[in-house]
Amino acid sequence: MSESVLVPVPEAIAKAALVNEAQYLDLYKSSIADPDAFWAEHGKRIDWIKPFTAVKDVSFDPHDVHIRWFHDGTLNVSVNCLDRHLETRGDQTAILWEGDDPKDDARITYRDLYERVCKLANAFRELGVKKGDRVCIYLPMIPEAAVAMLACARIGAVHSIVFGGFSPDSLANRIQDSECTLVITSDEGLRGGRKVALKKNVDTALEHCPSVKTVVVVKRTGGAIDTVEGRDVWYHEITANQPAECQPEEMNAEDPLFILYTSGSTGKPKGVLHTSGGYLVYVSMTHEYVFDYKDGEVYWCTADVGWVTGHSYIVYGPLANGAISLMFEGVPNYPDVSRFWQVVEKHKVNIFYTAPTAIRALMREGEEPVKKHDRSSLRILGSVGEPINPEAWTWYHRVVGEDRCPIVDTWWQTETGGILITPLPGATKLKPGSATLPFFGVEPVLVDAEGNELSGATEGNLCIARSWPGQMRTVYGDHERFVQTYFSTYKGYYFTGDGCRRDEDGYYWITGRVDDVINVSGHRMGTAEIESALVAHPKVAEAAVVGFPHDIKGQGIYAYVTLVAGEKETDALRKELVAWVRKDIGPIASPDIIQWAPGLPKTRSGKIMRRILRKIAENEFGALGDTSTLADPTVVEDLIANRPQA
Ligand code: 6R9
Repeated sequence: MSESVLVPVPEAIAKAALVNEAQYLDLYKSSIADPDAFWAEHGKRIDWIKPFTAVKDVSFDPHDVHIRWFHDGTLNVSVNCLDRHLETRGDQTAILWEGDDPKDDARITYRDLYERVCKLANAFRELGVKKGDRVCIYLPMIPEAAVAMLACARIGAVHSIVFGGFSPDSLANRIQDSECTLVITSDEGLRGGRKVALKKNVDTALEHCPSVKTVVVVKRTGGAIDTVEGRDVWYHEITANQPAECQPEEMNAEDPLFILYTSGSTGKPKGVLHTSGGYLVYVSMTHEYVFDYKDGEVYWCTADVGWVTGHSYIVYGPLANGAISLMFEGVPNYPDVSRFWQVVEKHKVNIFYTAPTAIRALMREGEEPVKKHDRSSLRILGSVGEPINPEAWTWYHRVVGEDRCPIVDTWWQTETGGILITPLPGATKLKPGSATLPFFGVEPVLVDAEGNELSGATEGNLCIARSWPGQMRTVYGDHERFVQTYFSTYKGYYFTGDGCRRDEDGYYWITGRVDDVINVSGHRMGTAEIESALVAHPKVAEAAVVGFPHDIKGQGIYAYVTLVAGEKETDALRKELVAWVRKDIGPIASPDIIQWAPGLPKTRSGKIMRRILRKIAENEFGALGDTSTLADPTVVEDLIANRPQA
């Protein structure tokens, strides 16, 4: 039904927009017809030390996957985000920080930020951090997180940010995988009035991380911490006497900028590697065009810097564009459920970018908490992280945006670095629930299970037929896994892992993951990771995890657990297993439902039939499909009869 709803571009937006509908079509066509000319032109939007002459060198052939953009150019990413703005907007706010407590805020100008970054970069160098070294950032949403990222970029160190909600074990795994030599953290974090013991988590993690020589600690709450002599140093002490200038490292376009771990359908999280030149070109360009960003506007992306959205659209994209980027330490429901709108009113936010899960949670609270705050400053709304259902879209549009603000529903991934499928505010008629059309240079393709390209209005697996500058370059330390995961299923294409429908108007509708990845409140989880956490418990013999539809989170986590013979299926054990997974991976991985499964449905060759488990979790017993290959059909009957109600 929603396929036929077309929300026109508001005239006021179209008139002042960077591109209108006709310009979008023209530019898109030329970006596809002559990509090298298109990107040679747009590659110039950032400052190069040595300008590039080569535009790209790319192969998606599984025998020889390589992706290089602007590869004979050199630059420094921090110079692009800081130095080049000093003359024109040194006194303009770069980061507008809003604390967890509504009384806490700060404005950091481009000059302040430049000086802070230089000081920390100098301190890093003094601590022995060199170009190419990996630095782990485990910080809350405080300005020092952006400072640390840019300080790494300044000296050519590769940062690896780990979200503050991850457990010590998850943190340790990530530090070990990329052999970080330095970790920067804070004494504690503060979210929704509650303290998070970040330094303590680091101490626990580092019991198993011999590569780490130094821990830099930012004082955030002043809470008591343990200090390891010779390893731990205070941020404010090591930066205090540093010069406020720092010679930037000259980096090749293809030198690594950061690693960010993300979940896949199998095995442990992958270290997605992004490089410098192409990434910066792509995120700055998409930030400007997708949000129609105008000088001086207050732009707020509510993501955490621990996720790719925070990397690309709180820090690198906006700062490369000289934007005012609002950074929020807190949560949407603290002190109460009107916090987002209170911040919008207080800072006169013009562009607001959040996740569907937040919209759905706030929608439940009714219109009053929204309407009691002035939102007349809002011009553009955005959505990211998971499909937005038409009901949530319509509420966001009508209640939050008073029917006057276009919603850019931006589809992309950690792997893509930046936004690939999205409306442009001045150019694209909207359909509630659709990410609409490809960005410049992006060629989406839908394929069937055999890899045949499908045309016209259809549904299939979403692939991208050609490279774009922001694409990930490899899995850190495991190029073969990169090739296997993304380039071997459908030859010649980058496979996204998402299913997608294309309608009569050529609009794209992402239908969700087609692999064993689930999306819980916009956070990606591999079902295999949760299963391996469960089976590590001494009382668990076997576990199978699937997603199920959840009103607020989009998907919830449903775990089928078979106990070791003789163990009792008690509520106490259920709670213990939830706590166990929380401790192992982090709170975002807590199962919503655990069903005791005396047996799991398996084929005669012993493969778990997840399709059936998904249907039971979805409460769709009538649609189990072909069950003829089941080794023991009574297992399924038993699971259906005993499905717990959430
Ligand atoms: C940026 C980010 C990527 C997965 C992706 C897809 C889902 C993201 C979406 C969306 C529908 C959107 N996803 N944006 N689905 N509409 N606008 O979220 O990266 O954490 O790597 O997740 O999220 O399934 O494959 P990441």
